Amino acid sequence: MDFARDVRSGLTAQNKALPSKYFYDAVGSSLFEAICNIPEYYLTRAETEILTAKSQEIVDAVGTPIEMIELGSGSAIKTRFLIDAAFARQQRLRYRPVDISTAALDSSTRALQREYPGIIVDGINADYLNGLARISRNGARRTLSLFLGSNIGNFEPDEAQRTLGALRSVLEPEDGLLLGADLRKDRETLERAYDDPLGVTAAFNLNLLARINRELGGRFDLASFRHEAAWDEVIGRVEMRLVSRAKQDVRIDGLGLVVHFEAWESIHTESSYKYDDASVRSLAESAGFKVGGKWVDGANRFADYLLIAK
Ligand code: AVI
Repeated sequence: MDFARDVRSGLTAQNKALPSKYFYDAVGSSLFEAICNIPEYYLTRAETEILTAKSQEIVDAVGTPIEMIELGSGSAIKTRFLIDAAFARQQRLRYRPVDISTAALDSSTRALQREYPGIIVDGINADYLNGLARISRNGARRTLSLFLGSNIGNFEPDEAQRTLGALRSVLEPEDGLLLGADLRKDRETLERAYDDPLGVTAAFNLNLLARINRELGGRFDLASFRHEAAWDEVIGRVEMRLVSRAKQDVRIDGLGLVVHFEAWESIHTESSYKYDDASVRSLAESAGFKVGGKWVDGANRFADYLLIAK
């Protein structure tokens, strides 16, 4: 299984790291939903503000009738603004969400089918690249693909380019990609967003160790690790880490592995890249898109870019 393989290689590496996609088991997906409602985590509210006001303009800019593909759909709450806008112009809509979380995909599919009689939901339970490999091109209708919520930010720049390139390869020229990108801003705002006073983001981060305990027979004592989030303004990303409070050895029975930690040694668990116009434009160009539109929230914290396939 990928999780076992990736945990072994990540925790035996010189600089310990775990892929952030493993945050999203059932517990982690629920914690992420909670994060989206925390006052300090402005991203979801900022993007909701944009989509509430601009979804019709966005859908009309692509041209209807459309089909929709979404990478990392989660609960698909924000997607509903775009779905509503599509249904204002057409009676049926095929929607193909790709999500790594079975629980989130199942519950959002059921809810959407209940709410929209004209919707056909073809959910794909996979990570992005495997999910995209299961999508065939659709020549008949325009496609509006969605990559919202700053999900792109969790990729290293080369992976971001590869993922958008894979998405581009299932699109036709003139199809659209609505890309939600968190914008670069002051350190205090960014670090509070990723280290909230309620400790929900800390729980979200620590759940990765709890998941290793649950699924791989790990013996991590969660209290002996501390959540940390730091903005690196040179690289332009917030880094999340789990820091060992003491020198310790942790057994992972299912892997037959003992992991040694020095005091204050850390595991890198997530990067969250922040964008600006220049970095979005160069990412878009390198993946075969051009920038066709941009919408920001009132406080200029978050942007949705409409990229058009070339
Ligand atoms: C899912 N992703 C866009 C979130 C982010 O902001 O990078 C994950 C997250 N990590 C901590 N809080 C939220």
